[in-house]
Amino acid sequence: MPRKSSKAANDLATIHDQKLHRGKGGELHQFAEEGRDVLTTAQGAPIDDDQNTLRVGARGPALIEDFHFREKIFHFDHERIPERVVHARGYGAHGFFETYESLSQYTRADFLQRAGEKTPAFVRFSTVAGSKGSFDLARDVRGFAVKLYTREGNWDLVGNNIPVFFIQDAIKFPDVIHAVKPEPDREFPQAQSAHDNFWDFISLTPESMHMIMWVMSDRAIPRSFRFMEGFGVHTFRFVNANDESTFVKFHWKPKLGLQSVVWNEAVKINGADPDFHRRDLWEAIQSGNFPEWELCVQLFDQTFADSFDFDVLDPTKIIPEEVIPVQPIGRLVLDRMPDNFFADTEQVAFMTQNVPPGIGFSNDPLLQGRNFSYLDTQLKRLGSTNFTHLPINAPKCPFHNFQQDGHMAMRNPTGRANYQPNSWGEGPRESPVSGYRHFPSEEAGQKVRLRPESFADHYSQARQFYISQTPPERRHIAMALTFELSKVATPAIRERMVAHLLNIDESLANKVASGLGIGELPQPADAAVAPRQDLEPSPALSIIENGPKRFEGRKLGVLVTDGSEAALVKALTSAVEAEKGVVEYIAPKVGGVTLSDGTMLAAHQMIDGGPSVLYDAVAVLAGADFVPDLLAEATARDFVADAFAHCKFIGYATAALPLFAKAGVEDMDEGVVELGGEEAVQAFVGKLGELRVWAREPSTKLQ
Ligand code: HDE
Repeated sequence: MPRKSSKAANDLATIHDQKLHRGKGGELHQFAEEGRDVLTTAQGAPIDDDQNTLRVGARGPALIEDFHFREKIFHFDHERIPERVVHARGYGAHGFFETYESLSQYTRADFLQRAGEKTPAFVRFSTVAGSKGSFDLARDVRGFAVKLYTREGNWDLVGNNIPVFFIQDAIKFPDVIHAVKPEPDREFPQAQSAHDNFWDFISLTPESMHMIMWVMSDRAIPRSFRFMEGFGVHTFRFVNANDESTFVKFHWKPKLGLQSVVWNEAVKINGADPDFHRRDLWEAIQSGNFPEWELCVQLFDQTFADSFDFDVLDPTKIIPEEVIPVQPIGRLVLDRMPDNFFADTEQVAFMTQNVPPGIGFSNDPLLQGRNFSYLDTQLKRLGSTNFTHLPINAPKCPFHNFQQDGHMAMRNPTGRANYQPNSWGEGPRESPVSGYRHFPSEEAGQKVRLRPESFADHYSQARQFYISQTPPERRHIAMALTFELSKVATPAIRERMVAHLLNIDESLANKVASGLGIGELPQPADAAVAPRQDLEPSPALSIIENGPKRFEGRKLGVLVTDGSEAALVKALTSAVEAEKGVVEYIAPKVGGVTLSDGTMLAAHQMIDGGPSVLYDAVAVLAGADFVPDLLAEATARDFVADAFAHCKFIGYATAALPLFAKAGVEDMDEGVVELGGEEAVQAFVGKLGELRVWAREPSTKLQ
């Protein structure tokens, strides 16, 4: 609300004979001339010249009296804050969570009591290893951190897009992160795990094998934040009003289904558009296509925990969805980008220990360690204990306490009493009724540094993950391992990894060994517990099995030239838009082309800026007279060759056929479709929901 202007402000406005103007934040006065705000210093003094420093004569030395220059440069010099030690590169959006049904049977969490209740949300997606300016399509885990501003305090579910982790105990976190980050003597490679230090640590850490299967799978190169799952990873607790506890694991399921890219594509996307994921989220939200996820839970009790094959406190294990089904309990919709990236996405502080009454922790040693780390890291990064005063971090419910002062305090207790109990009857008091009660679990034992035996099986679920994949996905895992280990210069490390793979799947180990040129297989690695062969595959673990089967939210790139057949371009565009897909035109010049009927079509990209790796499928609708020009263009040939090699669907106008031969595409399979007319267009668009022609993959040279 604008505040009333003070007399002084009015006087000032009169003195300067300028229109009084109130800013959004209720500033007392800002000067406006010709409908524009006048630039001021941070102290509010209007500035007459922002192009030249104050100096003695036109060619003389600068003056220290120039408070405007001094303040401007001072502020600029201090713009950077430390980037997050992990998850530095991220992108966030606002939205809301809507509860489906009351969960009062399981939890007293206020936001889960009423069907239809909407809770404001902020979500930040991230990569883990790369620095803030690294590229989006690194092979890496993706962070999926959600903050719900509930009426009983903020709940942060600080999850990943992979449901397990590298290590079982938080004390190893600095080691795994040091190992994956650039090597300290040379400060490379950036945002990559393909180097000696990472694989050295991993090959010496058998507990990471399950996670390794996930990060070598296509999960680590998602097509979009919108098409990936999220997981709370640890076992948490729901606690109801009667103080009864139910164990819970949290899953986010994208409404648009799962999708990833292939590695060769990822490498090229990183060059063509390092901001591929953030641009995708920005474009979707700005165009009103709000991404949505369902929050699902796996609920279980102590009896199940005691009978399950693995320890539910072990963060390197999952509970397959086929064993305990996931139940949807609400939906998350992201519908607004921050007005300012720094204010929200950079300054947001997630903390696993932010839980409202009704949600509690298990003894998972990783979770217990995280509960220490996140508070600590915020102070380092945001520089003050008052980081909770920042709008993005402040709860949206009333809050009262006697915390005071410190750097940049925006709020202090009012009144005389800043302690309690007090005799003045002032200030808030604790409440045993509505206050957060930690679940009173029975705990006893010796003080020890000991890993439980129930955490000792490191291979069985790694194998289960591998055998749950479709053949193309298994191929990708083998290729990823081969690629990554090919970047490891120390042969002993490569061999150690093959020794682990022998405990997971022999055929996988063989493929990787042969890809690396290891002639003689090593002995399988020593295993604390014999790897099990009997775990059933879990189809829920495959991306391809859980794809969208529709093109909604995906992008078709259409290569056009002057003379492209107008009717075809229009038919294809409307057919894709009817499927809620997006069409982008790529042309020799970004100004656009003149179609066969004389209409102008503006292009989104010129060929160099719009390679086919940026699209889920492509079409080449070049006009006959201009095909020879395309044949001469390396980028046009790459457009087709890459789309084919990445197993994409490709539509083409008959005239464009010579481009395929020139691009080396000779086996025109069922994914390469001639768009002869309306019917063919419909058939082509109908197929796009399959996303890729995996049957083509063995014939490409990328495996
Ligand atoms: Fe984090 N992690 N983490 N982590 N984590 C951070 O907190 C940490 C772990 C995750 O978008 C840091 O604010 C430890 C698992 C996400 O702002 C830091 C351990 C999972 C984000 C930290 C883990 C995560 C972080 C750095 C081992 C998935 C980004 C900046 C015990 C369940 C949040 C920050 C954002 C960030 C510590 C392991 C997810 C240093 C000690 C497992 C999504 O506190």
